[in-house]
Amino acid sequence: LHLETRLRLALQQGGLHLHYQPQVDVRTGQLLGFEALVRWTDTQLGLVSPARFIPLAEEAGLIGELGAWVLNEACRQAAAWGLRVPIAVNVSALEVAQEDFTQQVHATLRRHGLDGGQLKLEVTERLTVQDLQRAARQLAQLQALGVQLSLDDFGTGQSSVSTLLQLPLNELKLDRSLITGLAESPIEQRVVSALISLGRSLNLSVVVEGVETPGQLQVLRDLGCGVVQGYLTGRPGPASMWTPHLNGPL
Ligand code: G
Ligand code: G
Ligand code: MN
Ligand code: NA
Repeated sequence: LHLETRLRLALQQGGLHLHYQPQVDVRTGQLLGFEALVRWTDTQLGLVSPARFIPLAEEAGLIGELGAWVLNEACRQAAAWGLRVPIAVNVSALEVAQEDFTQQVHATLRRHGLDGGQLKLEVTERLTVQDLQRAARQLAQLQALGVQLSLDDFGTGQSSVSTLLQLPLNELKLDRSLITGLAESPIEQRVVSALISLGRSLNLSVVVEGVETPGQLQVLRDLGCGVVQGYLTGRPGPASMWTPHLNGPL
């Protein structure tokens, strides 16, 4: 079967699931949130990366349905956990630009008895100017409900300073490509330091993702970074993996 047909079936038959990766306070190790990451294990192809099937879902007109499933499942899990920190969900810009997006998010929060503040949306991607304006309007409504808004992959071509100027935001999420050599590279250290200052001066919290080594973590601590996410502090895993660790440092 065609990959698109397989994805369609997976959506209909419960073949998708979510993994969760912690976001952690650099100083205390305290859990500050989870990012939900969609996973698809096909019976024949095995694990298919979202980097492959999300763009496919967008092209095939399936992203609305897929995004709605992810949002609902992440909110269901947050409610089941009684999570007191936000659950972060990645949203495709195409989804956000849809007219009924705000309505859909609001309905999902209500369905699970969550407050807006218990949800964070991570936005990326280049958008056309019109889409960006439409997305900005939807996001402003969501922000008014208390939903946290994060600009994901910041510092890559997908997510630029120009996007930062056009969207309402609460958080900048620095792309992991900016910190690969952080422990050894003075230039990376200066760039990351400047981006942390940029975030601070705009009243945005800054999350650094892709932290894999104690060396990177030490530099980030020295630079005054508040929140990290990466393999070092926790790999993405199923909800059952995190349930025993929800209170206190990870
Ligand atoms: O988890 P992983 O590194 O494999 O994710 C690859 C890419 O897929 C990342 O860019 C991530 O943001 C994206 N992604 C993961 N889960 C979702 C999701 O539920 N919705 C959308 N739109 N993108 C997702
Ligand atoms: O684009 P987005 O930031 O949503 O993508 C997150 C992706 O990064 C997920 O697919 C997740 O599996 C991956 N990821 C999370 N932590 C690390 C890390 O420490 N190193 C690397 N290489 N990838 C990571
Ligand atoms: Mn993300
Ligand atoms: Na990212």
